[in-house]
Amino acid sequence: MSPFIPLAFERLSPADSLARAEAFYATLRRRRSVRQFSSEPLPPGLVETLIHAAGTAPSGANQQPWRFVVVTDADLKQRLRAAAEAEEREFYAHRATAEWLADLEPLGTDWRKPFLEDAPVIVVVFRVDYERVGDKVRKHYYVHESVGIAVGLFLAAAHTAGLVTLTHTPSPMGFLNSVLRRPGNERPFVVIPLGYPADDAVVPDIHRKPLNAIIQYNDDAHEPG
Ligand code: IYR
Repeated sequence: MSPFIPLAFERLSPADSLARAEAFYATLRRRRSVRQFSSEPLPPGLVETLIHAAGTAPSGANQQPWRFVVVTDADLKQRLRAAAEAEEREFYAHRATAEWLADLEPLGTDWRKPFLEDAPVIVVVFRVDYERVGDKVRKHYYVHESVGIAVGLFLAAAHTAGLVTLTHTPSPMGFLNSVLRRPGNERPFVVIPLGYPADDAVVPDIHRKPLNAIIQYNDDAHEPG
């Protein structure tokens, strides 16, 4: 067992808690997935800090089963785009069901993925399913949950830092291992173009569910009637 140390904890007044929660929500509610990027580069060091923030996520047995691959090279981005578009052409033409395509219609997506070249940085997140330690294999736990939380923190950090992102899932994603030369214990999780929006960027006019559609109280005080 590791030694224990006192928790570093800042106790807020109820009013400050409410105010901070409101302020955080007011920031997060302006986050949008963006598909039109400017090629303007990021301030040096910014992506590293975002990944540092993402890496604070809780994880199964604290194994931190994630790898964030940062792609900025134009030639590599071009190869990512070509490989993603090859898969996405198949997806939109054959693999997706009619129902799936109808559900995507409001988003206006198609097989073309120019953002994979336009965005100054593409962060490709891999889940690390196991690690080799000497001649042993150390299995990781709750990898999907852990990496999902880390990606959520990354998206929130990027938005707070004034950048836009897209949570992109080309399907299937196996090509990312070969293009980025990642080992077999790492599996692609999500592709995140990161940068500034194009001047003429638009987003679909879609909305978040109201609170009463996503919250369920399990107490009598909130029973209707
Ligand atoms: N991977 C495809 C399709 C796609 C699927 C879902 I679910 C989305 O929310 C958006 C897109 C693509 O990237 O276009």
